[in-house]
Amino acid sequence: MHELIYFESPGFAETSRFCLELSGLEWKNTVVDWDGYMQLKQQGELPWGVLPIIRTPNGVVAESNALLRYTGALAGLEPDDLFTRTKVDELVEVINGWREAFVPTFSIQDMDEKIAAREKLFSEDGKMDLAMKAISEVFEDSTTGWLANTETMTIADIKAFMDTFNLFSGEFDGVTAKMLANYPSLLAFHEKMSNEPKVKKYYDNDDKARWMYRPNAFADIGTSQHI
Ligand SMILES: N[C@@H](CCC(=O)N[C@@H](CS)C(=O)NCC(=O)O)C(=O)O
Repeated sequence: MHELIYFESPGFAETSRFCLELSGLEWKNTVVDWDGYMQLKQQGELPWGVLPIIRTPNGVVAESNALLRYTGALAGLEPDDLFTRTKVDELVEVINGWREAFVPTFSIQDMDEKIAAREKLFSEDGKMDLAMKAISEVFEDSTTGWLANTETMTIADIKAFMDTFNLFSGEFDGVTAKMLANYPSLLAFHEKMSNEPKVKKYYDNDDKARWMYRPNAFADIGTSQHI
């Protein structure tokens, strides 16, 4: 039995939750609040002091990208061919890189300053703008429609979809769904992923915190220019 432990939000665990579900294995989704997190930390149950973790039959594993590779393998979403798998990993790491630009804004206390910092990241040629354009280009260049040019969906597609559109969920002050109008190819990728049968089925529920993963989630944003 596998047990994934994380906060309620999609955050760092959404990709692994999805892969565990897809794996068909029996697994438990344990949701904790801050106190629950602190308790686990104090008990020394977190290898690196942070969540998510997965308790596996062989022991605890941590770090969201490692969890994605592990659960992705369980779900059959890791290519067998070493080169292809490495190209998939390459994308997973590049997509993960957005955090390096975005995460520092979390610690800005003043709300106006925080919003301004995020708007700057998404303004033309800002780091997040370039990241969104980079993912768009990868999608445009793919001949199969999957980011790593594979015949079927891989963990790179799942990572790109779940991490990217989480940004536009409204949970992050200063980042609005409207900003997505600057990235038509990213919206085309959203349409492909949200309509992928397994993804569509997974989000076919009333969970309000996960609206951004459903088909047509961003249908009403209109067209916009850079702020
Ligand atoms: N590199 C870790 C980062 C995980 C991380 O930052 N987790 C946050 C929750 S989103 C956390 O546990 N924060 C608690 C804290 O900062 O004390 C990963 O990819 O799993």
